[in-house]
Amino acid sequence: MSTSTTTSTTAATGRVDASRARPRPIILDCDPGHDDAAAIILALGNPAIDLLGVTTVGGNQTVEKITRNARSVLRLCNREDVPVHQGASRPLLHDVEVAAQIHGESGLDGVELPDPTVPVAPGHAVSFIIDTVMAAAPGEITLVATGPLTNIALAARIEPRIVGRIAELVVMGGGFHEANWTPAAEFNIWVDPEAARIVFEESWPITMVGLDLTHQALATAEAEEGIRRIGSELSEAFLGLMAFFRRAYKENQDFDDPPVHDPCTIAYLIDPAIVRTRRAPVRIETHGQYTTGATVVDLRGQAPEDVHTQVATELDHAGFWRLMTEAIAALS
Ligand code: PIR
Ligand code: CA
Repeated sequence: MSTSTTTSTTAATGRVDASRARPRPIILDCDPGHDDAAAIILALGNPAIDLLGVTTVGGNQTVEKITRNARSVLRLCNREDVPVHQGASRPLLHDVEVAAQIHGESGLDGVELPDPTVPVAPGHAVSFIIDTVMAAAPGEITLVATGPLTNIALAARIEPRIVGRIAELVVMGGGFHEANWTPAAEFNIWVDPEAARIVFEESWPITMVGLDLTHQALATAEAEEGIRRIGSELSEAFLGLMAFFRRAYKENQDFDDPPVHDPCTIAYLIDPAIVRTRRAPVRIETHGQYTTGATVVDLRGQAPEDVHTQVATELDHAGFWRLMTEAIAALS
């Protein structure tokens, strides 16, 4: 699962040589969102990733606000050439539930972001995902999802052939021991558990980057200091976003440093050594008495050979923040 057609391995050392690899083409399905914005920045600022497009989904805020935020972040990065396709405004069965207490009324409170200058791209997010995957060679495209899984579930139902055609699906969501929105559920899975169930029951290779991993991606004072030294408009905007996120996380969840969840998915694709994973079956709870939205991960013993899911377990914190800092510097 961690090998791909787009990374080259040097025969002599057997190690992945990122500098010689062709950049990995990805679509980022997201709901920016402070940490989603960080994921966009990391994807744009690292040469191992080729961000083909951003698709949006209602989650942290309404899809209209989220779509504007995605476009503003691209403007901030001087990359408005990347298309933004708007997606589902609400979950498959449930009402919209936003995370305003964490991300604010705008979805990206804490900084005045520049107005986007490029319109929303024509075509629904789900159509963009399907058309891009079907037009590319088998195994070419990687999907990354950092919001509720509504668009990905719809795409799999409308065009089932995408399931066998992607390289990998990397999901920020869930957790095997950790939860944040209810005692048992992580926000992205909780918002659309039926979509999550559809997605996890398809046979594509899935890497679940859950809270057990992302709660290690803390924006410590040391990590922020490295970014402050860049001294650019982008680094200041990033720190402004982190300052809001820090206050929200302290008030709501009593974290001293905020966990920057979503870019962990991109860090895993850039350098799998930064995100340790373990193969394990994952089931989604859609109707528990207290556990709706839980990701039930079977960590007993060795996973059977045919398991198509793996879960992220351990983060190289310094390595992760090195990538984040380098990306901000590269885009500054
Ligand atoms: C939602 C999020 C983050 C924190 C809380 N408390 C709620 C968003 C992030 O954007 C991330 O994708 C995921 N959902 C973490 O649960
Ligand atoms: Ca998100």
